[in-house]
Amino acid sequence: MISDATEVAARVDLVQIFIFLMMAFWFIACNAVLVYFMLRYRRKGPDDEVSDIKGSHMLEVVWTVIPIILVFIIFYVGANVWKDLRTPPEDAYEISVTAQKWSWSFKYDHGAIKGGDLFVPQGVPVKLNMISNDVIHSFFVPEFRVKEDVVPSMYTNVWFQAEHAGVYNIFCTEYCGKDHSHMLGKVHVLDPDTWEHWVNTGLMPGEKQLTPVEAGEALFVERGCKGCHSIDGTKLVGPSVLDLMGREEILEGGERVTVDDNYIMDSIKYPDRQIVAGYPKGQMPSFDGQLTNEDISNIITYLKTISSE
Ligand code: HEC
Ligand SMILES: [Cu+2]
Repeated sequence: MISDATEVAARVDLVQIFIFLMMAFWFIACNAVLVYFMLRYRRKGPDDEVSDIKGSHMLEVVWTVIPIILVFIIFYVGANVWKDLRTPPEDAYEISVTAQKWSWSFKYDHGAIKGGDLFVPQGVPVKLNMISNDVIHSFFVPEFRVKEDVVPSMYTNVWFQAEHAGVYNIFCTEYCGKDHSHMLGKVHVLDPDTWEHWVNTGLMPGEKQLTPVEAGEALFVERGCKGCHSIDGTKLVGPSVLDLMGREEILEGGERVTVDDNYIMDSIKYPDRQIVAGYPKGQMPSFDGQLTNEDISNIITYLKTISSE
């Protein structure tokens, strides 16, 4: 019942259980007394004289002071954990997080930018500096008991120290549009050796280097492209990428372009420069600075393989 994924998580759970048990105790106690009084002091008939009780200062003081003390205890235990949850240690390992419709991306000290999944070292405090490129999202790792809104134009943060190597879920918990429910990811907590290996190679042990097409396909899914661009010709939020390469596109304003590598790169980095006629401007988030040039060329290589022939 108590999460041991982080030390703070266990303490959050204790506060929760403490408050629940206290509520349960008072709920049962109050209702028991209520039922007892209903039976004990029931009017037995028309001639039953009821006693006329006037107020009691003693009683009023007791039922005011006891709840006040309890409420302060709840405040104290809650605030205590909250303070630690909100105060990242000075020496925390920092990772930049960017949220946009509908994916997460993570930028690490050593320069790597990864989408979808987050990789962190085990037993080390990790601080996430988060910002959104579009609407309000919210970063939530249930097992760590950390949750914080990710908003445009202001950095927010969470920190945690994962105690056990393993894989945990990331959810977006602020409704952010059509594919909000697909805005998922995993936190991979890596033991020191695996972490070392991952930082040096970008790969998990046993994982082999992907081909450009495979890497492009993985990015297409991880970065949420697939939520807006179908690969089977269906029109979603954006145009389908089926037979994209070489097709003649009519842009807003009537200009015609033939889709080539540069057009795709521009569409990914600066989506608002050329808008395909009939599609909304401002819907596609910019991936400038989020995807490396290598990522973009892998995506282009993958897109070339999506053809109906
Ligand atoms: C939130 C929805 C959304 C996401 C996510 C998204 N796009 Fe788009 N994309 C659009 C829309 C809408 C358009 C059409 C308007 C325009 O041209 O900007 C578009 C246009 C494009 C075009 C031009 C298509 C054409 O037919 O000329 C390309 C290429 C493209 N996106 C690639 C991508 C890639 C690659 C990703 C992921 C890294 C991505 N998009 C993520 C909505 C999205
Ligand atoms: Cu979201």
